[in-house]
Amino acid sequence: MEQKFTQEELEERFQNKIDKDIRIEPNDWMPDAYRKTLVRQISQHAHSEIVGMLPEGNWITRAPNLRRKAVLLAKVQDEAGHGLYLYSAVETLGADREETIDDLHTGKAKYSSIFNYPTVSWADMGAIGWLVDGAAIMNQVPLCRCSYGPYARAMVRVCKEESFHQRQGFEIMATLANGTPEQKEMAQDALNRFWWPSLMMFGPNDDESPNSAQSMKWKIKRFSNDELRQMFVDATVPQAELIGLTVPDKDIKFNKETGHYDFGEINWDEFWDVVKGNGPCNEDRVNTRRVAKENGEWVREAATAYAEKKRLKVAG
Ligand code: BYC
Repeated sequence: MEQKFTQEELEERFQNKIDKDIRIEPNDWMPDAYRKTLVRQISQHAHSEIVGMLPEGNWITRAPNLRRKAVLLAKVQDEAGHGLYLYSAVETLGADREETIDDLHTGKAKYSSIFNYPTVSWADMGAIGWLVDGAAIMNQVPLCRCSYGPYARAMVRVCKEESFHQRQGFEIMATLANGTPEQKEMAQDALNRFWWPSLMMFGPNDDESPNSAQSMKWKIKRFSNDELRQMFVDATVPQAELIGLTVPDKDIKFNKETGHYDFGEINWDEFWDVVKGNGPCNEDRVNTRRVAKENGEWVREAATAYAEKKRLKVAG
């Protein structure tokens, strides 16, 4: 006999599952707000992967040698794959993929602030791999234990690939930092420009983060924005020292009492300005994606027509 539960009972059973670390799967009952939060976060994450291809894609034709070109090409291609897994994960929540993408193209949807900064030198490819993918891993490894099954499972492969991306970025930086004085200067300049925007990737401070408390209770987030940012600083400062580069923050100092690095205040005005669409490249990034969709229209039409032709042949 089918058992009927009240809304309250359903919510209690749901939270009990989360508390016991039982994964929530697409066909399980879930509160509307949980579904909405996941659609928001996963679609923003997918957009970030896709828009995130642009700053590095900009350097594929200008990579300094064939090896660097092949590696960068593979990395950018990986990001496309991550976007696809994530759009599929959003679909398991009942969201429409095309509508989600349209929200990006009309400026309604957010994506990571970091991708609104320009890539002006080859060293930026090193800085992005090392810092941006490094920050992404710090955030995404805990997402492998997220309460929603399809998101958590997508993250396992994404993290393996990001780990390769981080190493290739660090290797570019280490090579430049140990090269000619001009190369070292180029690496330092890239670190100077990407350091603070990388710290902003983790989102606002915990007391300014409206979504954190609920997302932690639902185990979508396992660590707070500030906890992850601190882990990133602690892991990255010694790496900079190792290759002889200086993190552009005069307040960076190892605190023996806490066992962590203290660091300076983030420019939150800049962060919110970029999130609201006023960063150096916001307009360009969204336009590029919109035009790419328009230019690909004939490919989608041809593929659909071919599929239809094949279907009729089988049926007929
Ligand atoms: N940029 O309450 P909060 C990659 C928004 S790509 C823009 O803390 P939440 C790669 C936030 O959405 C991987 N917006 O939110 C690709 C919220 O606005 P709404 C990128 C930001 O969700 C290519 C509001 O601010 N990673 O690795 O609890 C090449 C308040 O924030 C940002 C992900 O997408 C930001 N930085 O926590 C190389 C990770 N920060 O939606 C590399 C998945 C905050 O309420 N996402 N906002 O209007 C997350 O883990 C979480 O969504 C966040 C924010 C930690 C980012």
